Amino acid sequence: MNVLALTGGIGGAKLALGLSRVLDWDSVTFVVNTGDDFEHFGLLVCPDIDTLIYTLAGIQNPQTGWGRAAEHWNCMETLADLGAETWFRLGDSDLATHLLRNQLLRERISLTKVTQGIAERFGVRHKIVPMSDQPVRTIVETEDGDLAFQHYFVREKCVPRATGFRFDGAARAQPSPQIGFAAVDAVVICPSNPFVSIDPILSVAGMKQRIRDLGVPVVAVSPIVGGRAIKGPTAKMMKEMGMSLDAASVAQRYRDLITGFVLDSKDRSLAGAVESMGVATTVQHTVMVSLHDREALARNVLSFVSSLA
Ligand code: FO1
Repeated sequence: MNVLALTGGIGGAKLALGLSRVLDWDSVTFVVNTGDDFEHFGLLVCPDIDTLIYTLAGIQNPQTGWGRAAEHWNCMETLADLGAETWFRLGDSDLATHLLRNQLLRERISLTKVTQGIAERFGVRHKIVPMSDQPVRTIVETEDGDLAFQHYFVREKCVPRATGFRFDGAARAQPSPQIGFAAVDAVVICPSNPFVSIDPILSVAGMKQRIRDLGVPVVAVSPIVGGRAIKGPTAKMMKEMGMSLDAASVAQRYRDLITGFVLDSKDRSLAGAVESMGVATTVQHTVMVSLHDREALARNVLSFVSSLA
């Protein structure tokens, strides 16, 4: 089975790791959100791509989920001494990734090819593909004004009240040519933030329609369990956007795209509500703490997908 997995940052990377371990390297393509990307100290930083590369390479920072394990911070400390901005922390080893990426981009190599090359250098064989080679930037519209995603997320710690989200550049962007829609048997939407991880991917011109046109099972895994987000500001955003705080609201949001939805066992009682939207459900243990959890959920998602095919 050839799977296209849409993923954002840390939450999505957990299931992505599971999928990478239960599927052959050439049976899954990870389409990664680049709406979080931004220029910092003149370097393009691609947090979700790097989180996935480091996770699949087994070198991610286990405490933060982003950046690298056993990191050193000499450059950041020196920047602090020089009075420069330090709200966004780039570790020394992580910086090497950014330097290499930027050198390759300056040689006019596409982000898709650069990403593939960097993943290979880290020993990752799986296809990790940015959603687009054209820049798309997530802007969080807040009561305090518009904020670029990392300014909202890291600098302002998601405190400003969100009133909307937009994805600048999405209408002019095209899906990466490496996505390989022709060979796809199923689409899995990882348990990433629907507003700022999955929506930017789906906002790339033509992406949603191309997924719909595949006519294959499209299954989303709920990022909300028992009325709470596993990670990050998803729950806060749902409240601010006037949605009720449960997994069924996430299914409702994806309703025009998905054919199946994976609920956590805590949310068994929501299965009827989701099924009444015309979306098949399965109830699984979706909270991934161990590597075993990641692999088990990946296997269960894939058998659910097969049952829908
Ligand atoms: N997240 C933080 O909360 N603080 C940081 O200083 C930070 C630095 C950082 C550096 C490189 C990188 O790839 C990711 C980094 N992240 C940091 C994570 C990132 O902001 C978010 O997790 C994603 O954009 C959301 O998916």
